[in-house]
Amino acid sequence: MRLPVIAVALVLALSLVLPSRAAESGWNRETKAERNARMEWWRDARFGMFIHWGLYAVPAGAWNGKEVPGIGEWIMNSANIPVDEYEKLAGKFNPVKYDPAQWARIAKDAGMKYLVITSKHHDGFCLFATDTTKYDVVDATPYGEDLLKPLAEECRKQGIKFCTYYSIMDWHHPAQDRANEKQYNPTRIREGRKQQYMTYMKEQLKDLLESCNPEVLWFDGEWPDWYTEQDGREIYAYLRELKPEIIVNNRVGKGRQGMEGLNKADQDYVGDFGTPEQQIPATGLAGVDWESCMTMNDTWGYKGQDRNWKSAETLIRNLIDIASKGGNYLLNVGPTAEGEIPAPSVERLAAVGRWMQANSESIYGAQASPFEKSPWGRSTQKRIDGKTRIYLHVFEWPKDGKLPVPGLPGAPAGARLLAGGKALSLTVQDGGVVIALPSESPDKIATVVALDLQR
Ligand code: H79
Repeated sequence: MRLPVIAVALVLALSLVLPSRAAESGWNRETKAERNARMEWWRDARFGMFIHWGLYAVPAGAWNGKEVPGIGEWIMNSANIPVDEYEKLAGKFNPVKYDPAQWARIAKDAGMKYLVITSKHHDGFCLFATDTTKYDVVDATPYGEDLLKPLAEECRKQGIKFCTYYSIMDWHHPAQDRANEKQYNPTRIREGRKQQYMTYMKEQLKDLLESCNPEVLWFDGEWPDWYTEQDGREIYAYLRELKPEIIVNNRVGKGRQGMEGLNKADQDYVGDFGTPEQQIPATGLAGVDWESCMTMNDTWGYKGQDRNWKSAETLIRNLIDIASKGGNYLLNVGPTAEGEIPAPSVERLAAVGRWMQANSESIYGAQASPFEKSPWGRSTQKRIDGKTRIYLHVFEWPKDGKLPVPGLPGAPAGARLLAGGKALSLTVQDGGVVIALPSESPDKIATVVALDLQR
């Protein structure tokens, strides 16, 4: 028994003097404490709004009078639209109903703490002012004004962290060649033009940082073979130099494993957090920062015909499920070409907001559940004044009014309903408690019980 104890002590002692693993590997030179400070707001936030907005909102999922299968923002690829034809959409993009203050308000009222908007999607069209191309909202559309800067300003006013999405794959830039025969359309770089495109990206990112000052850079479209992990490190270092506190997702490099989104384990890949897409990991992952991005219907960019909306119950339970596993929920809206967030999205976000109004204490700044699995729902936990509080989110209300909570990590001190504060009696029972609940569930979607431990 002696040797392992010494070994553990040695590892602990060393971890105090050595910088983190990431710092050793070269792509990130900060210490663990510096990294924790940089990631703090993002880890506490737990809930953000994704916005996919661009020229694809004009066709809204249909081309030549026919509905095009697949996600709306991919229509240029799915309908195999030539660049010069697709470009004409810019002439029809005039979002006169755009109200950035209202968008920020919708996010805030839903309980979202940050917002990530497309600055450029795979189609290459830019929603911000930049002299690097004429293919941007200022130069190419009747609207003629930067769309992101006023939103960034509104977000700052309303206490929402403003963040931007940026696609590495670009179907419009002349350095890239669309390979239409492939479903996911990985582009090739035209002979000798990679450096030109890398410079283009850097100049655009610089414009974006100068005009909008985003807190997160959310890359995507990193999978074409011409783009390498080394390129990702170069972009990452460039951004951290321009803005040391910026947070960058793992799609800046080549680490992510498909739609699971978490990094492959074979090397230390660049990026600050993992990006599961349209899925929630089965369990939490100790020490890994991750964010699940998900749609509210079946598309990211607006599609007029997509009415397959998830229920408010599903959205709220997804948020809880993700928080219980230590992740963030980035929930998408796809505004119309006129500049409106679709009403079904607004209604559902308002419902999430009502739940958050009463229960957000169990979400913001909460840590992953101490339990492996509970048949009745999901849990989160926090340290408050040096003691642990566990938040039990009850999805399935027990018919007998008894909520079994086995395997408590400490002695219980008391329990109450988080909304309203009604005290609940509890019985200690083999290593856990059984909590007596009211006969009727106060919130059919998720009732939260705050369970305090003595330490
Ligand atoms: O912006 C939204 C979508 O347009 C974009 N990501 C979200 C956030 C996106 N969704 N799906 N796709 C892109 C399709 C890409 C799928 C794949 Fe792959 C690319 C399959 C194979 C190559 C991803 C990367 C999975 C494996 C590698």
